[in-house]
Amino acid sequence: MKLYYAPNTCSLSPHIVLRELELEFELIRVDNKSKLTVDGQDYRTINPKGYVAALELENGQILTEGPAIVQYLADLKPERELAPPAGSWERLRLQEWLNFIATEIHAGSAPLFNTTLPETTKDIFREKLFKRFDFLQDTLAGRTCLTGSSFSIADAYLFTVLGWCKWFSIELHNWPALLAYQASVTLRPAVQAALRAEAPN
Ligand SMILES: N[C@@H](CCC(=O)N[C@@H](CS)C(=O)NCC(=O)O)C(=O)O
Repeated sequence: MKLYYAPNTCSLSPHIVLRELELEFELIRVDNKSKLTVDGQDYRTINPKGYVAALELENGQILTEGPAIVQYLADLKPERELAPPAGSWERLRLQEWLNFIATEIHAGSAPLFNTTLPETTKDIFREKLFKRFDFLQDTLAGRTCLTGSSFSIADAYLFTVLGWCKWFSIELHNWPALLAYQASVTLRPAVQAALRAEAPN
């Protein structure tokens, strides 16, 4: 399998999951500005949407959209319990989280990367995002993982998007459960390995 990724982006989530599952994979870096892969291919010929992440399977299929990719990966090794079985009620709960993270946190914070937006506009996005953080604070108080006590693909995704707060100068100290959650997920060996692999040389 090949994971097309760009450092510091949402592709960190499937990258963490690949390492958690100890699957064999190749990392292919994409320059999100030029849309060229590290070996000079036009990335849009791989993923016409032009954004990371994309997972290329051995059979040539290309799977895109982070929440779909991490579910595909988790189902390759169900015994590792990064996702409950497809069709179960618990799986729906996990999908509920993945959708929340994708639409409320990932898409909700993406405008804050936009250097052309005025601060007053960004304030509108921040205000909404902070409401979602309040909800996460209540959920994660006294819990180490989103769906209960064991790490899941939703945690790989939430950890990834929470990591962007440092680029937005958002202090997570206002949400101590989020800070504690981030600190505990950072310690996971697979997370450490993914962060090291994506760090500039
Ligand atoms: N809906 C997509 C969004 C992916 C996405 O936002 N990718 C960003 C990085 S976090 C990207 O590559 N942006 C570059 C671009 O849109 O040109 C998913 O969930 O996978």
